[in-house]
Amino acid sequence: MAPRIITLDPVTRIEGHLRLDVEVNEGQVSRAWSSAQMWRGIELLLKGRPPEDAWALTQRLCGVCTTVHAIASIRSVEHALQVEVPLNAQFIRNILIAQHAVQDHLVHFYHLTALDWVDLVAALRADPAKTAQIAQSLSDWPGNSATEFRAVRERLQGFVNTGKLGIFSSGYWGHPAMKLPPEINLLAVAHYLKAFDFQRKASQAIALLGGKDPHIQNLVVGGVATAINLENLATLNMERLTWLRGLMTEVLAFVEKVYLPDLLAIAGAYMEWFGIGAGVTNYLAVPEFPEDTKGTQFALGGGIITQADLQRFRPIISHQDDYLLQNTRESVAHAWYEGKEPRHPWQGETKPKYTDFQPDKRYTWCKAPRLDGVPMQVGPVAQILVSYAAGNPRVRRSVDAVNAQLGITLRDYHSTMGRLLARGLRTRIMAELALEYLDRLIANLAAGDQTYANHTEIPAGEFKGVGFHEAPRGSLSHWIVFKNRKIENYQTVVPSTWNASPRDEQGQAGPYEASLVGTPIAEAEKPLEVLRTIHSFDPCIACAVHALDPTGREITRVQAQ
Ligand code: NFE
Ligand code: MG
Repeated sequence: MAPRIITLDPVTRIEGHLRLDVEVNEGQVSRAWSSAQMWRGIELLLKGRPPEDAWALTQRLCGVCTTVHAIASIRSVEHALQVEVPLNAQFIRNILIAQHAVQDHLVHFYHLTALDWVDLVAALRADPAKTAQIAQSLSDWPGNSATEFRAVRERLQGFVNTGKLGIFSSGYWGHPAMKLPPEINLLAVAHYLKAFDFQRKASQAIALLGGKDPHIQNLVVGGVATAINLENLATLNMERLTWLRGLMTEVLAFVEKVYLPDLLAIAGAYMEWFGIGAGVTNYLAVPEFPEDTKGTQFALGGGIITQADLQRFRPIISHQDDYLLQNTRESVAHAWYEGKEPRHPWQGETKPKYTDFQPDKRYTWCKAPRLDGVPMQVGPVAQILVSYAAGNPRVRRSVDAVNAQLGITLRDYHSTMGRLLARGLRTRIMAELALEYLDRLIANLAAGDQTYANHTEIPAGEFKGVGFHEAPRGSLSHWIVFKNRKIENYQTVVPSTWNASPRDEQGQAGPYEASLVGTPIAEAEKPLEVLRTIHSFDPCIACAVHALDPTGREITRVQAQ
């Protein structure tokens, strides 16, 4: 059969507007194109504004990764001005970062990707008592009773009986690539519903500390504006911190007793997906969770892995890593912008120039970031692998245990299922770290340190800085140039920009594009397998492009649920 092109537009269960074109040849993908279909231009909106306001504005890049642009932005100004951040502020920021990551990953696993693996309709055939038995063998979570599973099955049956599946109506139910036993399907559907409550608890935790969620309100250049006084009723006090701890403890229990067992059950049923979807095996992660005022000590290290080779691992130990600062470029050769040569973000330009979808020319709003000329995959796999390579004991313990349980090795992480697994392991680490930073914050306050910010006036003169942050989808950087208290240039190089990137001037495909090549397609009309791999990256196109299709056109050839 001649190759045919399948267009998925829009890809759903992601953030933003993504179009994928895949060429299918002999039952598998032979080429792919990733096209971001929206543009918002927030980088341009920042020009001429005060640098100390950028964190609040850039946070509107996205409503999913809500805190991350605030953090990266404030760090870019702090880097430019060489401002230290007091310990209390580092701990408060770290709790926010970690708890946000947990909320984001819970939503991704259950609400954005689980239904690529879990057949909602097949769950109706499950025996609730047997489901409870399986669930109780996996963990002692108190919510796993036969009564609970029966109630969920009845609810689902009622839904199906009406013939109106609502948001679930165009799912690929009964697809030949769905392989879970009915009981595991029911288990996952029940937890899909429960996960809404727990992502809410994580959001509440963020709001308690950050003032609001989405979009925290408590940053200032040089620290935080969160007032904590353990004995004052009007501020964050011991009672509130106890509430915060309670929420974060409940969320950790859900991650350990529900999310991880579910993930392992799904991974165990789809082992072949550890051999599919590798794509770009160059990885980049930046250090995260600064634990001193200068930002030189981090809980999790960064690094670069080239072509899946952990022996050639190159650590990144600070946010001032010279190699990273010197060698980051963005190519627009295949993107809807003016310009040809790749540019360093401090000299970066954002000059929109829409053509049409032209696969050999320009076909996306997403730029193509490259490190030293090569595409990099960013995200949980990158962070887990570099931390493993660097010998981080927490990460090693976690990875070794799960590898033994599933009978896999580190090489299996270069895959679609590897991305889901790494994200799950990362979630537990984040949930634990959030609680640890709360302890350290309270200890530091109890020891008498009441400093929350090094108050910083923006001086006249010209400055440039970069703020790095290891966000839920991977390495994020904000690059700022300001002069006489006004922003001259602002470029954000975002995790989904790295991963959703188009081909560059040398024709090298980006991670989404590369990962799809070789993906088996059982039914061309229902490309479920493409969704599995793309969802494994957790795309966020609003972030990636920070930039509407000017024609407002929608070409829906395949409606992918
Ligand atoms: Ni809008 Fe984001 C994250 C950032 S994009 S979700 O995580 O930065 O990849
Ligand atoms: Mg950008």
